[in-house]
Amino acid sequence: MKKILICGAGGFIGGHLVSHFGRKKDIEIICADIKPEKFWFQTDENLKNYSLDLKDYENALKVTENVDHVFNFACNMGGMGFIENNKAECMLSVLVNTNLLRAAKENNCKKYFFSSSACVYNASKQEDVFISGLKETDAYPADPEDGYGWEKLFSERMCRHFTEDFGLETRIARYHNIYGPLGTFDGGREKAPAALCRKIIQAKKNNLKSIDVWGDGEQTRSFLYIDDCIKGTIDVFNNECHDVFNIGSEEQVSINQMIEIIEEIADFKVKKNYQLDKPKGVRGRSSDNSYVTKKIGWKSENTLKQGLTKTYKWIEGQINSGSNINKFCTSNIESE
Ligand code: GDC
Repeated sequence: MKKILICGAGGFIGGHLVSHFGRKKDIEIICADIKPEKFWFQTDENLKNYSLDLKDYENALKVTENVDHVFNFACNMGGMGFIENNKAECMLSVLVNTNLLRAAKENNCKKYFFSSSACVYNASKQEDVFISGLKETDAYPADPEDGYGWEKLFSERMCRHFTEDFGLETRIARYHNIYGPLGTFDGGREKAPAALCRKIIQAKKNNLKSIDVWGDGEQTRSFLYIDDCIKGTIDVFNNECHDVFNIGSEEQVSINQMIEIIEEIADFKVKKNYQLDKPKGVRGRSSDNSYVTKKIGWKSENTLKQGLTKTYKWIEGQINSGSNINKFCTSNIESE
């Protein structure tokens, strides 16, 4: 029986990975997150669940004991509204990855996964509205997103050197704006897909004519649905190759185009109140999946419309039921 540790298990991607593994019989899952368990997005009381701070080396040592595989999603993160205003907090996640790597080495763990981000890519490649997708090689020369992106790039590098110097097998995926049900949609850390679904749901519910949109709406992104992300994560993890891989979508849309898709799902039209002083991030971003598809065969399957339909329905259900799942996200701790 394999022992698998999922760090950041109370967060969005971590929670979905726990639920994916939860269905398998031949593995034992251990979960860790800094949040109290009652605030985890998904939790299974039959698993070993730790609520502790992985910035602390002693805690990292404790949870990695006798573990075969480590998945690290634990970091302080959020959408543009969070990462642009909390650069030091984001960079402190370097302590989580560093101490987990040290502990994994000390406890002879066999394999280690690090969740990186499209925020590592060089800013000069993302200045136009529509860009050709970012290739894995576009991270260097380094000029990543200030704060959050620097931490991710440094931690990628740390993984690489733990492999080269200490023989710890590491795998890295660069996620491109992952979205879906059972994630943050309110409180300040939400990313654009969830935020805009929420705003349109509330506008429809309260018969409001307009929603606030950050920037001029012409900026572009690609968004990857959570099920594709989980599949990509497993594929990257199981592959022999320890190169860094994009796990993203190639369906590049402007924020205005994404709003049109959500309006269709909602069957409700809104006016856009553009807020030019809000955090905007890069002008254009999308993934080039040619390398990951060639090397390991992974590609995204859900269209943005399909993924947003499922996300919209889940958020609508949460809002209608008055759920408090997002309550904790207003505080200063959250994982991937
Ligand atoms: O927050 P985000 O999804 O992050 O924002 C995408 C674009 O949507 C930004 O230009 C933002 O200004 C715009 N936007 C318009 N209205 C709104 O109401 C809104 N809320 C939000 N949040 N955005 C709005 C993300 C990082 C992640 C992660 C991914 C990796 O950057 O925040 O932590 O690493 O990148 O791809 P985004 O895509 O800039």
